[in-house]
Amino acid sequence: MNAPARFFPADEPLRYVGPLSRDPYGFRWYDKDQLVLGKRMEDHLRFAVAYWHSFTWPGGDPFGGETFLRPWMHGADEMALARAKADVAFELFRILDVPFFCFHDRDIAPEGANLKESNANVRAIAEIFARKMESSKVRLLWGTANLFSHRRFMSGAATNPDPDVFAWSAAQVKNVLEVTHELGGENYVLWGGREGYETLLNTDLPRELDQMARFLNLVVEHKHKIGFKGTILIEPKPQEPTKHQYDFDVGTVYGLLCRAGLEKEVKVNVEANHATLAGHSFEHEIAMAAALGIFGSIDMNKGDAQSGWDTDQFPTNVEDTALAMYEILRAGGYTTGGTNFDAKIRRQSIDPEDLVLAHVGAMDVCARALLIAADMLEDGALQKAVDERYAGWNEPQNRAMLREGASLEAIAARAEADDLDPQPRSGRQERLETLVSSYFR
Ligand code: XLS
Ligand code: CA
Ligand code: CA
Repeated sequence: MNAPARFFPADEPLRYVGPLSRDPYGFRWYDKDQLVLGKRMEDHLRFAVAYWHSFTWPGGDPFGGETFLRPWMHGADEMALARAKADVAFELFRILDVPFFCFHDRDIAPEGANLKESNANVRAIAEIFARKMESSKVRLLWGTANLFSHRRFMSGAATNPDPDVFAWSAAQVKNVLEVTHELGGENYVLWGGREGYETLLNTDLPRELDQMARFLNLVVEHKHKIGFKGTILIEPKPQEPTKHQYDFDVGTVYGLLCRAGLEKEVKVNVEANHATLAGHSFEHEIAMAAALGIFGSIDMNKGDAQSGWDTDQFPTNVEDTALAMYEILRAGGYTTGGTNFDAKIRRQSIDPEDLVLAHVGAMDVCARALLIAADMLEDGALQKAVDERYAGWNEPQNRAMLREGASLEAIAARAEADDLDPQPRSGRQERLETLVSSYFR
């Protein structure tokens, strides 16, 4: 196919225009060089565009097919289409001036006649990426293998009853992990995909858990073998596509990691809507990951308040995002992680500019939320209220209860001897919620 000279209406990288501007082709809050808590906004947020939703998804839903009719999705020579798609992707990265992108192997290159050819196709496009990354300075936040779309994965990848699928998956992950390493990727993501089950009637659950633990170890061993210094991340999700996914939420993933002996090796990529689907808030999942020492990165896309499935929408709610950003700042910010927009425009948003403006809006929501979160942190009033609530734990006799050597008998004896009579104190939730809203801009 002949790629259009330019797919998007904008050409120059978009710039900060300030909150009062109505120019849709500019950032109202994202000012990448602005210092926030002593660090550039771009380095705080580390935005990434997701290849799959933006360039590979054709706009279908369960009731209807393609709506976008992208030129790079139609033609006989699949590798030529993949190269044209890469041109358009890097055009968007340049317009948005984002520092990162993310991809699955299947997003960037078509399946070949066999496994070997499929892996070679991925390598061929990765070589094109390497050249484009060199000239554009866009970096890879993470790579991942698609181990869920093809029918061979219908019963899972690492947890498949068929060992040949386990082996196939290992070969695919090896290839993408190596490609990610060669492209200087900062992380490698494993999303469970179909690592779960539909019914126990056909499932050997303990065996599948063992397979999964071994697979994770194989990946980590290979990471060290090739000298990949990035972080391996698991992305929790409670259900969809399978009814029961083994990586349900952050807490469940931590349990799996402990069982596999990998809790110091692997971290999590927390997605906003996966948190919602698991019955949690996004900030809960981030805070839980930070508390367990496994916070890595985020997928910044929300669900729909009424639909209970994974709608993968761009973020629009500043207040919710501010609470998430606050937890990220409290956790010390990202190390290798970043803010990936694993988000789809709606299937009626068929104009090229919709893809640009969706990202602009989302980047602004995150930037504004970051500023609010930084104010919350800097002011310290919220932290002070929490510290006051736990102040009793600073007393020596109370600290002693948590130390090794304390016993239930000794604690019980002191509680009786001191005639303890604990008096409940208000949790002051509404007062703190009002305090939070005082930071909104
Ligand atoms: C699907 C997941 C997926 C991962 C990467 O729900 O969000 O897109 O982020 O495989
Ligand atoms: Ca995701
Ligand atoms: Ca998702």
